[in-house]
Amino acid sequence: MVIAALADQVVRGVEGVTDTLTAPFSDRVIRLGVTGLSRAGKTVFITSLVANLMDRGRMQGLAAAGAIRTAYLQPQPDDTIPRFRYEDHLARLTAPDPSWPQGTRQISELRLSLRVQPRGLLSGFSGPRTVHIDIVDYPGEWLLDLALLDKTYADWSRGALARAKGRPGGDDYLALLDTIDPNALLDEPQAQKLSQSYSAYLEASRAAGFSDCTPGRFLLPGDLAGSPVLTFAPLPGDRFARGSLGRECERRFDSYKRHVVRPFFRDHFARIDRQIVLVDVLGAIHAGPAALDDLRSAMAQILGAFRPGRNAFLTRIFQGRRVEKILFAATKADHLHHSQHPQLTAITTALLREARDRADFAGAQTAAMSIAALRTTVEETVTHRDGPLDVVRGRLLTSGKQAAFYPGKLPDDPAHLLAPARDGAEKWLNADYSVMSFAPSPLTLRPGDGPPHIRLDKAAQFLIGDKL
Ligand SMILES: Nc1nc2c(ncn2[C@@H]2O[C@H](COP(=O)(O)OP(=O)(O)O)[C@@H](O)[C@H]2O)c(=O)[nH]1
Ligand SMILES: [Mg+2]
Repeated sequence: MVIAALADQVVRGVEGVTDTLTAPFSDRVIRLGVTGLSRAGKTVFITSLVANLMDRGRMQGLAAAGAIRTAYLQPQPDDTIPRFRYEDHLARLTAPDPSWPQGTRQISELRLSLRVQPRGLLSGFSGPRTVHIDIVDYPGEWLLDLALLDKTYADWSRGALARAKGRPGGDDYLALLDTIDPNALLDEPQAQKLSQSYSAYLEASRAAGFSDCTPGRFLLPGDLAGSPVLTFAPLPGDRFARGSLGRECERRFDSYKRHVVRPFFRDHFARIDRQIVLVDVLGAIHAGPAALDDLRSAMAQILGAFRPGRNAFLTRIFQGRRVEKILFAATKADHLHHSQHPQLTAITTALLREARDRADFAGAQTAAMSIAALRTTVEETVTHRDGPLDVVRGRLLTSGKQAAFYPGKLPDDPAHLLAPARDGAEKWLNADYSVMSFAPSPLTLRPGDGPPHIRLDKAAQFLIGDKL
């Protein structure tokens, strides 16, 4: 423990030195973390944000937009993190027949540098200065793993097995467990079979809209796929015989915490200045009350990572630093007519409420908003038998045909959704919610305009506006 603590501090110290070396005194560096559960919209968000910071015609909501002289990509400061494939993603979104970017399953980084003309009193006396924005894209699932650090293998197993009951794929895993004795001698193929079955369950639950699918690397293994550190699964019991399957799973669980979870928090998470957490609230509402409640509890766990005071390990790696601002953004708001955006924001705020109330976020400033990083629809009002209806129109992902779409009426009072979700309702009583998948529309952009969006400029203003 003590040695781990020392090592963490030494690494942080050395990083501090290189940070100052690579960033000349006059340049500002903002490390912007972009996270959210898989499919929340991180890749689309970063691509559109960068494109819109390069061509700022649609960024009126960013106060300093007019003061930015140029924006350009530069080599990122961290040589060992994969580069965010901005050019590929943008090419897909802006192709004559546009498509969504391919899913990414690991951390990546991009440095966008802005030349900004200082405003205010001194503006006449000084030339433009440079602000580097280091955007770090990482899976929200990895933040869920923080909760594992405080748990023993037996604690974790108990919770994991309780969650698996009744969820898609969960019963298959539990049935497999029935055929296995955790105290039998370790048999590697059996351990592999267990962890594959457990991963398949997590995958199926995730596809059905559940959020709490830890350990995070089981879904997003990256280059750890197939390694022993991911070859374990929850087992019933508190103590396991020497050399048994249970004992080995316990050891690998500890190894996962030490070699996977801690390094991520120490090397990446602890260096973030500003954070956006993307949340697919509409998707969860569509998936039903159980998925919405699971999203609520997953978000509460994720937000736990932004309260360093609560956790001795985090306190140590942060060393008094903190995330200064956190934005919670409900994504894909282009599925809704703007008349329903306030309701979506209210639901998002309420969803995070409990976690936000408990958290002091160590003084970080927080906000919630509804955004669409890439707007795929136009608004329309159609006449329906009960009167006018505010809909959106877009190109369907499945057929490529244009369709008008009404996703259902979100309640003005978020409790109308969150209360039944918490009480374990099986389906929504008074309403039906649907989500349609729209394809990105072919774009004809005027020179100087980035891709169309909803409130991306406001999000940028909150996250980095004060530093420009
Ligand atoms: N309509 C709409 N769909 C979006 C938007 N952002 C993301 N999506 C959808 O969500 C999917 C996942 O987005 P992606 O950025 O790859 O999510 P990630 O896994 O968090 O990186 C995309 O393929 C789109 O179908 C948006 O602004 N509008
Ligand atoms: Mg992605």
